[in-house]
Amino acid sequence: MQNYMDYATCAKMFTQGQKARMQAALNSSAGNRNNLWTSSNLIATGTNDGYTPVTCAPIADFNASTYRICAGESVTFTDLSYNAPKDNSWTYSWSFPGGTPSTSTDSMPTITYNTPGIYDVSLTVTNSAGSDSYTRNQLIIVKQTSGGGATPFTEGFEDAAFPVNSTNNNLSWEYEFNTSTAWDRTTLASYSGNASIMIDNQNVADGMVNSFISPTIDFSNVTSTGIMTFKVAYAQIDNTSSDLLRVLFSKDCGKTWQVRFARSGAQLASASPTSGNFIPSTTAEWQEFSIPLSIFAGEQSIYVKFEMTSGGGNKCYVDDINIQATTGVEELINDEQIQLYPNPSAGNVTVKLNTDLAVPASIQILDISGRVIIDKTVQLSQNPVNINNENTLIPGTYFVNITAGNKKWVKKLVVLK
Ligand SMILES: [Ca+2]
Repeated sequence: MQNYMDYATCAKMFTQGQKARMQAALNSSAGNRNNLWTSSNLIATGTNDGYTPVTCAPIADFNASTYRICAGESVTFTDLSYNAPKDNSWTYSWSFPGGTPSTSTDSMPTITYNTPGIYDVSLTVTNSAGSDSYTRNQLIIVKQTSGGGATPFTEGFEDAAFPVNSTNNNLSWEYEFNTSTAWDRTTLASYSGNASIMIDNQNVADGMVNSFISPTIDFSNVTSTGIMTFKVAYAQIDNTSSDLLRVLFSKDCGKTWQVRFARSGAQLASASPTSGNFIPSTTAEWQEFSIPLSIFAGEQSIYVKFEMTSGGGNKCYVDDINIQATTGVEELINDEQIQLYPNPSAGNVTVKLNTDLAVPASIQILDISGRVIIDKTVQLSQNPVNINNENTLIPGTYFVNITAGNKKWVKKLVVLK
């Protein structure tokens, strides 16, 4: 590269002293400066006649159109090798273990993967000057779309082999790590059983993203009242901690994800900030969240991802993931098993239970993001139940969960002011 300026109209731009200084520098052996302008160097660097270009050997590189697919789908690989101009001498030799075809000599091959697994990809590129090879380990993740979980689906992290399911590998989960310290099964605390899954945000750099991903789950039986619930225990270190927990769903084996839950910092916290190690000692330090599943009703293959973006806070635990295909039939409410009125309301609502229902019954009112706003246990003698919460319920849409015995109803409540 050369910085060229034309000083032809300025014949005396340097003083005699400056000229002498420049000549002294160019004749100095310091840093081999006196070699810079020798004819042999000018030829070798191509800045004088007689230069013969040298063809360099390529350096192999490539990328893929996607890195996660469902079994039976294809990936297109694109050669990105560099270090020499591409000419007719270039040849490509790809290796695709697990792929069909398993080798290729194209510069942009498309490969189909029919069997679930995690696969390496190698490219050897050659030109007239030499060759280079590049292997990207565990590059292509191929997921199954059937044979995994069915609803009702639960995960309580009690299997010591987690994320592997020690009795059925089709139910194994997957870690997606950004850092070496990330989600891991723990027996430090649990909501049920002896174990949960935990990430220690204190030991993860801000902004790092770490996830755990479910096996494929068949949502064929999920109805418009299907719900996923899960328990979270989390504390900030102080009120600036901004750890973000998101729950995402994928209909295409993880190529694309839809966010269905996102809470961070104080919104996520189930306990007061603490600078010590947060270990919940009672179930009161956990909270339950729920995600309506109606938009995935009938899907044959759904993957669920829990994703933490660390933000300087304390430990976060997750336990008791529970996917219910149906949480009751709304028609039953019209059938006078459950009545909710007035609806829409200003926040004061009456819930009336059919007297045949088991008691005690629980009534929870959740906001649209799944946070429990009101949680009541009622005896039949209190039936009907008046929930006077004009000040608690701001205008919006809520879910009212009514559980009596082994039955659960979900009803939408609209609050207007
Ligand atoms: Ca557990």
